[in-house]
Amino acid sequence: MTTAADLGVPEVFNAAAWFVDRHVEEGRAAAVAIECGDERVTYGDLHERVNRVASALIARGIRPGDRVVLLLLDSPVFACAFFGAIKAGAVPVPVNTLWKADDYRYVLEDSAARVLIVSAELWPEVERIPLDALPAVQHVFVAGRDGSSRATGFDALMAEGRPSCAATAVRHDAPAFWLYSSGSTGRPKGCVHLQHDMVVCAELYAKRVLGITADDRCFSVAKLFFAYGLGNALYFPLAVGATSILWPSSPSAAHVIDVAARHRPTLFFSVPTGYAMLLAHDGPVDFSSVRLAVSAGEALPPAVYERFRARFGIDILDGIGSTEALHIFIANGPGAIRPGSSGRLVPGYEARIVDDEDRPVLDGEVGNLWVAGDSTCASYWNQPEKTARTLDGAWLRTGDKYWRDEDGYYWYAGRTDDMLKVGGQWVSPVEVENAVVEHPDVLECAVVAREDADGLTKPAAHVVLRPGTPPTDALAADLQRFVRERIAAHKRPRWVTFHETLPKTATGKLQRFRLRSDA
Ligand code: 3UK
Repeated sequence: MTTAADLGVPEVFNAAAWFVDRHVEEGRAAAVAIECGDERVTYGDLHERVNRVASALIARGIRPGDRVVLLLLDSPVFACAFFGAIKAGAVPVPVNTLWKADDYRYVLEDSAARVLIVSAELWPEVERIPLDALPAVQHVFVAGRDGSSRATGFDALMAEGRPSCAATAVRHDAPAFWLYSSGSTGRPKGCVHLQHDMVVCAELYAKRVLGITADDRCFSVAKLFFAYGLGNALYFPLAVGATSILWPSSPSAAHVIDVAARHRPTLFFSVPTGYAMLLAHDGPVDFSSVRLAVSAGEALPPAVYERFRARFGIDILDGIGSTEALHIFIANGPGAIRPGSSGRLVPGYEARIVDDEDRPVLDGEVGNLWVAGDSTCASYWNQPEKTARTLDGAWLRTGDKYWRDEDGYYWYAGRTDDMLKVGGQWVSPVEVENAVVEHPDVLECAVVAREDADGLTKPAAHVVLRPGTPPTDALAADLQRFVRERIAAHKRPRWVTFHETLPKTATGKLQRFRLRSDA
């Protein structure tokens, strides 16, 4: 495992100094850090704004370790608030902008945040939070409009600050930011990430796998509140002095196509559903500027990879990451792609696949994936039992089933709780889904366990058809025949149901559990 120290991170290390100040010190103040619509933010501008936020927070009495909840759309304000808080030694906590007031109340309470910074567009949901019942929240700022009796304008906060500000001296293994990770059950858990974690991901994955340089232009369909988007569109480009393309609106295919045509990204990041939506979109798409595309969040079906490659001539590099690990730790690399696999270990990380007694399994056998790396979170805030169940020294139990082939490629086989046992044998829903999605009439598919008349578990397929394809019994039968021709007979779906959409989390992850008959 490569440690932050191996990468040259010193004992005393504030991440904001490395990701922001360093560029100004090294003469890159005039380079563009962020493009957002018609706005251009240079590294010099970013440095000054981060200083203003940091000094204003310190002047208002914010102390090292205090939490600052960010409820922000993707925009330069996000970058300034995130690194401004870190520079002051405080701990930004970006939260999902699609959540509801009750979720925000939970996070504000759980984190005991002293500061809340909100985009004007998201203010109506904040109005529903009983802030009076949250005495820890002492400072509320609203970005994108003037202040009011309930909130100070973010511009006013920056005006309170000073254009220069020294980074608060903190240790490299001090908390830097938290990200809430939602499980299939229970409230989300705050993953406590350290000052050096972003450096580790930028060095090991963005630089060494993607080969990111200052000439790159990063565009992420996944938003910044998601650990995946935070790397893609914030600390990856800022690690090397590259440009981030941010845009605040929703990730519809039409928006993505428009932003790509206008801003000409070289590195494009999305989730499998995003790629499927682009392929289903009629009309011209200009991706000629893109040198590499990345997919994560869930397994990329080989059929989507092949169609995208055939249509745009661009390789999609699938890789697995998690909020706990911060970013991608197993990945396909340029020129080393096995469609359908998550790729090989990112050098610097270690992995183990073990059985339920924690004994290593042989190559080719499915087991539980553990990963070790110096970017993994230190703990779940205030959750000692969940921390102990998930983190074991340097090791993180991912909750994923994987197998490894003899060439070291890792193949996703579902979540711990998604795997099906059929006739005593494991069936990976992903393998069945990939087979169904190869059918030309299919856009997306989710396979879940259903009990047959004998009470035995069998796979059921929930299918979204391509626009304009009528859902008929004949097509359902054809899909079953199609799958049977491709994979072992016991894996074939015994039922095929058609849907307009599939249930997904706010970050685009398929929620198979919601399709189960017992759900
Ligand atoms: C699943 C994948 C198969 C897997 C993430 C890149 O997704 C991210 O973080 P989350 O905490 O979810 C983690 C879980 O999602 N998963 C992610 N990628 C893949 N399954 N193939 C993949 N390529 O179950 C994992 O445990 O939301 C992704 C970077 C940072 C991230 N946080």
